[in-house]
Amino acid sequence: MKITLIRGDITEQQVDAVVNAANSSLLGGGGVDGAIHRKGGPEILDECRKLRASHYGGGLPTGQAVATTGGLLPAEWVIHTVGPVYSAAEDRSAQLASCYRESLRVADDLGVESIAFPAVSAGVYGWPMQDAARIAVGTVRATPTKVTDARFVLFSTDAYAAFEHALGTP
Ligand code: AR6
Repeated sequence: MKITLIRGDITEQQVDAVVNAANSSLLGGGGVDGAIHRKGGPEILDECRKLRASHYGGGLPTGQAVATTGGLLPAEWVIHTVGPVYSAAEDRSAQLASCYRESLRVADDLGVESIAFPAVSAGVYGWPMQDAARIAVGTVRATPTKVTDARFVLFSTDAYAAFEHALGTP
């Protein structure tokens, strides 16, 4: 699998699937989630509502992932995953790693070849960027998958630098 870093907006990526840093309600929010729903249009939210009704009445659990169509986005699919809120008192890195693993599992089920990830949990959920990048890159590298093109799409220079560092660290 080829892993690349891109500085920019994940909603503009021409890939088979983009990953959304959602919350367990699946009903939208700020950050990446807000941007994806704004650009992707109401079809994505409709499908999220249906998924809630059929499978996730109690919310999508942290560390899991589920797919909807990409709506008006260039991407065919959106894979919604729920990152953990950062805690200095409790190690939640297994949950963060699970987001990337489960997203790739869903991608494989869909036959996705190219995927774009944001820095899950590293915004509103407060995860320190260096550590979020280490977990993201380490997990994607270590996960067996049929995806051949994985991109991390980073909004800020700091995020890009953190992922560059993580990518350069075996
Ligand atoms: N493209 C790429 N990266 C982005 C974009 C974008 N369009 N917008 C923001 N980022 P966040 P979280 C970066 O907060 O921490 C939402 O309200 C951002 O700078 O989107 O997992 C959800 O509904 C940061 O580095 O996700 C949840 O309630 C990274 O993406 C909650 O936030 C992730 O930031 C999830 O919080």
